[in-house]
Amino acid sequence: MDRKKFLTSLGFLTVAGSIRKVDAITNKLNESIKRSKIMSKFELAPLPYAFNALEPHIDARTMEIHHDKHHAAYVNNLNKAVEGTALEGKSLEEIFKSISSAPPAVRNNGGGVWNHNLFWQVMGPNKGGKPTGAVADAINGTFESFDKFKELFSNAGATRFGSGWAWLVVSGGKLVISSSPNQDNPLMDISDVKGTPILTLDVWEHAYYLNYQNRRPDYIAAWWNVVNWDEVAKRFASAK
Ligand code: MN3
Repeated sequence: MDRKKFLTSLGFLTVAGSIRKVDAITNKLNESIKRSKIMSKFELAPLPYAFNALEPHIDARTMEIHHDKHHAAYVNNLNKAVEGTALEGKSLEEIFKSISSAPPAVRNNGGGVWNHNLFWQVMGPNKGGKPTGAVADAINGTFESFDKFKELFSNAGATRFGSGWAWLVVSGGKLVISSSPNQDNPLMDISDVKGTPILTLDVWEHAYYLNYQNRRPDYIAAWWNVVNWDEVAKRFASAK
């Protein structure tokens, strides 16, 4: 054994190299901890009720696939899309303000995450019926009657070609019905109607196809039975 090999075997000559290695590993760890902290910003919010809670209007299997597969995929793909970009660490609301300059993956998956978060919240078991209070007054004042509003909103969902969403939006202090393609929403700078959404309806086929197949209007008619008007009222109050 020569002198160098001998000293190396005792650890003398490897100390400096080991410290460098440890430093490199520590830096990598810190970086990934930092990243995972930021990345944890976009998480799959749990469904606020059981998969079968909206039956018979929306079936359990549809809800399970919709939340655990579709919504989960938007969350995962959004995290991948913003990782290492200037958008990392920003809120979706912030990102939507200049979505026209963001990559399509951020627009599609960011919208997918945000829109479904709202959609789950504005539905619930043993809901439906009619709104009350200030939001009811605003609906009646803007659209003549609740029935007329239902007709216009249903029509916005039914006539949205392909995949998309119907919206009830507070825009410039007024209620407006609109619809958007794909995963776009009224918070995005590219939206025709801009404002704060207080009610939304997912009219993608994945939202209804298992139970309703091509009958989107039947799905929409049944959906009114699960609308959570208390939640809509709360959102109306804070949007005004
Ligand atoms: Mn959906």
